[in-house]
Amino acid sequence: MNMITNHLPTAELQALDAAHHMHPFTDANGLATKGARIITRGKGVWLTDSEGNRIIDGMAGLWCVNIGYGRKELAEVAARQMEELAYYNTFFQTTHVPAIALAAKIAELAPGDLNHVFFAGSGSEANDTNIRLVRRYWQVKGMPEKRVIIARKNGYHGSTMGGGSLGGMAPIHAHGGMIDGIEHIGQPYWWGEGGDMTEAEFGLLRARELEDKILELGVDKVAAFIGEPVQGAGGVIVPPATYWPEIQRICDKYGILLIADEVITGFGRTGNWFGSQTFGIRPHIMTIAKGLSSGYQPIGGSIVCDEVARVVAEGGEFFHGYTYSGHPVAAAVALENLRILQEEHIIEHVRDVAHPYLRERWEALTEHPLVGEAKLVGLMGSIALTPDKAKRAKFASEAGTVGFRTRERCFANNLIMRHVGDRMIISPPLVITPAEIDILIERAKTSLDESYASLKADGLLVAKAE
Ligand code: PXG
Repeated sequence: MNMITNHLPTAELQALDAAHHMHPFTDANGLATKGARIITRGKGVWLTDSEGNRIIDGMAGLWCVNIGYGRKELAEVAARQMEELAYYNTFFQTTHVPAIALAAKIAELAPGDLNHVFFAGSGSEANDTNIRLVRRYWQVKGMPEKRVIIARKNGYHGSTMGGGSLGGMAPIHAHGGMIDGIEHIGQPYWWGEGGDMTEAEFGLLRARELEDKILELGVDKVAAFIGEPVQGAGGVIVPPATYWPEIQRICDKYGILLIADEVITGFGRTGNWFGSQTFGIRPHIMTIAKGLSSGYQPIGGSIVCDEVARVVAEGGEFFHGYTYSGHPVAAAVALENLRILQEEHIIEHVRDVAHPYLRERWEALTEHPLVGEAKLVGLMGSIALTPDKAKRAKFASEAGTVGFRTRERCFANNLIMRHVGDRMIISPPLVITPAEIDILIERAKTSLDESYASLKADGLLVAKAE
């Protein structure tokens, strides 16, 4: 058998990659001309590429490597579990110890009466489960017409047909369409859309769009509302403090189910086990993935409250499940990850050490001429790039031009910091130390300086006409 090894020259690997590997969310033409960066190793918050560069990973992979790279304990647990029981399913009245232990542990960690877990292989799958679960809930209760799910524009809930439809991203809807019965309301993005309102007023306004939508559709048609406590892929949009309490009030008033998509915000990212705790949300269902296993194995799920689990069970068999629901290797690795998060006090480290240390330095970035606002919740942060801070102006160039250029500078400076449009975002491993935060900030500043100089040279520091 031919082994594809790390010893091939980078250019050869890149050519094979471009010829045979279809990448997610990537322009394939760019791959063919430029070649993808090839990551070969990871340790803590550090990555190494095939050219030997040492890169600080400001994104924890894709928001998932919460405990950092290279933890041997997880590799050992995976190897042991593969030897003992590599696979068995959880269908048709069978189970196994890793799935039992992980479900029980998640129920212990989750707030309130979120005591039941339906496993999936990813966040997208878990959100597909949620669509079927909430519709089934109302069906069993004798209200099959209650099937519309209200979500937000610029929300992200995955890339399957269900997850992509719940998400509010038009370019995703344009590639393959949407499923029926999903409606979108405005996002609580004050910097970009708040106009002359205060943040508090704008938070209430956007939350009340939920009430308007429920009344427009008729409460007898609405099953649930879904939202990320903090929008991640949409640009780390931190809602005004008034937003979630008002959403909660409206869900309570009309008796619709509330789904918190905690795929990014779960497992310590916001300085609590769950983002719902940080924002005082009381969801009926939480979507989880990513940090559940710190990305060491693909696993996701839905944490379901007593009432929803009881009603769905009343209906008899729920015709839904995945071959890999509760996969024993993934479950064993997730359990070990949760042990490390808990025993090493990593969430306390986020709350008491890393967040306060980063916050001071992150907020100081607003002194840079390109940076309008800086937001940080736990260890997820964003900065808005703008040509005119006082007006919260957008650039005249096509949205994302300035962000992309800045991202390219970060890449060149061995810092992974992403751009979403003209916002720059970070979500580093939760174990990042103050000394590593200093390096991250230093590289971010250098990249911002270089980006600013090049934008200036090219005459791109121009505000869009209002
Ligand atoms: N919900 C949320 C809130 C997410 O952030 C998913 C669901 C889907 O999870 P899976 O495991 O199916 O990918 C996500 C995933 C980005 C980016 O560009 C974000 C995600 C995935 C890929 C890229 O920021 N989030």
